[in-house]
Amino acid sequence: MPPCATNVVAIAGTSCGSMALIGDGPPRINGRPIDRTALAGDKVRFNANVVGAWPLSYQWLRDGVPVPGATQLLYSVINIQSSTPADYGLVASNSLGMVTGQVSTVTVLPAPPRIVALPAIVAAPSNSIALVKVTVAGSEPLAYQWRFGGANLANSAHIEGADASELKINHVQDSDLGSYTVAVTNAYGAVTSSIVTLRFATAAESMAQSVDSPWTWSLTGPTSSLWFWQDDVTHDGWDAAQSGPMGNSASSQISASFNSSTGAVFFWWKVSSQANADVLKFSSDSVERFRISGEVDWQRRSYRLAAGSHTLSWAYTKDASLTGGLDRAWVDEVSFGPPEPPVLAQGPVAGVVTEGSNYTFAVSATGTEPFSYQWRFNGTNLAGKTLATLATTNVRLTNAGDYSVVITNYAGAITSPVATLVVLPPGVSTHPWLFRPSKTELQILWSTGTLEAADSVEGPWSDVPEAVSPLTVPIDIGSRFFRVRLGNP
Ligand SMILES: [Ca+2]
Ligand SMILES: [Ca+2]
Repeated sequence: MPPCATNVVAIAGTSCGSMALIGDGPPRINGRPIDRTALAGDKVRFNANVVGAWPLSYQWLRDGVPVPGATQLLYSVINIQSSTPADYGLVASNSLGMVTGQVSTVTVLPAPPRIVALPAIVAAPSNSIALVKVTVAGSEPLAYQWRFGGANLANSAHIEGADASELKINHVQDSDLGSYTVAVTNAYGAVTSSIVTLRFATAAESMAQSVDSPWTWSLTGPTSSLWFWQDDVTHDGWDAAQSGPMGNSASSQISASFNSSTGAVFFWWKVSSQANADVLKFSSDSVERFRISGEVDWQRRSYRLAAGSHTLSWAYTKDASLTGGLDRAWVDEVSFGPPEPPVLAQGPVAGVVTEGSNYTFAVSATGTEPFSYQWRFNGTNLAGKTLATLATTNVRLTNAGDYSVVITNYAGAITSPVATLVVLPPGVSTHPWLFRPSKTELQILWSTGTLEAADSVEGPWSDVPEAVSPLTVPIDIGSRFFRVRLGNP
């Protein structure tokens, strides 16, 4: 097809020639209106054959009135209810014009209730909330009555929604397990559902529910230390997995094995433990990727996965002695999706140092790991400087300049703001240092003397109260001058 032939709406070809129909110009709606009949509660789909120059925009009408949100070429009415015939039309427009077309007249017939969807089994962790939802089509209003073991249920603190489409059982106990049905009635009839069996979830099902993941989960570790479902400490406000009580030198983990396309795992985790000794680790395919310990509040992490089969695990592992904090770990909201590009979280911080001292730039980022780093000096890559930190010992005057870092992952790359390193000859205190606002924070390091600050390079100079090296000056302070005074004023 020649490059000029855009917006082709029909094409025909033979061995000796071809013909294409071009849909340029103002929009046209082809075809004649179709009369349709639906049962109350049905899902009715509308479509139309529209030609015209792109881009086209759409607005569906019901009896001439625009339907909010119905702005795609395909339009579905879920649970259609009108008792009088209604006309459905479409407005199509582009930069060249607008057209309104009649698409369909729909007559809705009254109908008794019919069950559209209902689970056969609901598995709930002990003490959790069980939800049983029925989807029913038919003429409204619909009246619901849930039954347990054949007897009508009534609403209470324990049971909610006994007369609604969704039954909620709080703090599921042994006595709640068994057979549930729902009777639904309207003006045209009644239906009683099939049986829903409520049972306790297995340990694996409880893990899947607590971390909100459809994967198949397994638990390993001492029986008394296994991870479990709980709803006291959560990220999603609903439930999370928690490690069980654990002795020294023990480990307990949850794992999921699955096949995936190329993407990334995302999760939230939290730990309260003996810092640097009792740790929560994340591993993929038996290789540890991240660990946290001490007091770490809910934190989102992500790791890239290649296409193929994977095993992911989260393990709370204790060393041989001592405990700290609440001595437990949590995981919530495990999911799979496209990798996220890096976003700079912290750093780098500009610095003022005297020659001969040490200085370290550091950055941290969020997004899908692993990240790679490339530090730059005055816009040029620094060979071999590919860590999250850039440490310079025995800083020389030639190290003064502008530093930045490019952080890259599978989804993209970012370049940090420039952070300037100012290097002063030793013993020199009379050169004022200009703070460069709006770029980065500033860190000032000095070995001896008293830090002074002024609004102007001419002064007046005054001591920075209680200033101790290294001093971090925030971005929002504005332009200021600093110097170190050696000896008494
Ligand atoms: Ca959860
Ligand atoms: Ca320990």
